[in-house]
Amino acid sequence: MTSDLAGEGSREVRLVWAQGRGGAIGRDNTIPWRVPEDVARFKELTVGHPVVMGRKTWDSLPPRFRPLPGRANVVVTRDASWSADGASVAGSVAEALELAGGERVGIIGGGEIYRLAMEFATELCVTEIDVEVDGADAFAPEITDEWALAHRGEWQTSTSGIGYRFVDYRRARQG
Ligand code: NAP
Ligand code: VY7
Repeated sequence: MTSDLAGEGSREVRLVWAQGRGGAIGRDNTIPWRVPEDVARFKELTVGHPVVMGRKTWDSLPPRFRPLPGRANVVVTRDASWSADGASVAGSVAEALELAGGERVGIIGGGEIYRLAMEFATELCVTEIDVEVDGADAFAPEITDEWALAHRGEWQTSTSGIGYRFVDYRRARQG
């Protein structure tokens, strides 16, 4: 409310995720599909800006991609003794956003952190993936009517053969 006076009014906090049917985002701490066009989009949306992720998502990245290059990496954990080369550590999403600073921040997962971050989000950047994930154990947050559709791309077919489309939401005007 007074965030403009605090100088934070124009900050973009984007949640960036890819979901299969039913909102599935993960299984056994991996992403259960390969869609290179989505990875390209993920990089477009995040490179050059800080990213915030949960400790399990950090663990899910192949070690050679940790920290995600070209981005300040902030990891949220309850474990005050946790540390990793190339990562800043935060004890909450609010603290992570403070640490991250910057005009634009990407919240990149996973399910627990998306749910905690919804209240801070200004934009949701979703890739819908046309796959059924048997045994999914991580899910996207609910998109309530506080959110308005900003862009819905056409369904496309990945080089992997999988269908996908990009769908973005912004906060709906207060009713
Ligand atoms: P997560 O959100 O990545 O991380 C959970 C961890 O965050 C918790 O174990 C805890 O770390 C920390 N945490 C949770 N609540 C907290 C709080 N209130 N305060 C401080 N720290 C807190 O885990 P997840 O929900 O299991 O998601 C991981 C799955 O999502 C994986 O399968 C991954 O591949 C997938 N994923 C998918 C996408 C996609 O776009 N499809 C993107 C990212 C991740 P400690 O246990 O260390 O305390
Ligand atoms: C997460 C990886 C996971 C496993 C292997 C390699 C949308 C995606 C995410 C997260 C897709 C990932 C990677 C890919 C990214 C590379 C580093 C290697 C990079 C998300 N829409 N899609 N995701 N990497 N949060 N949202 O694939 O990363 O960014 O440099």
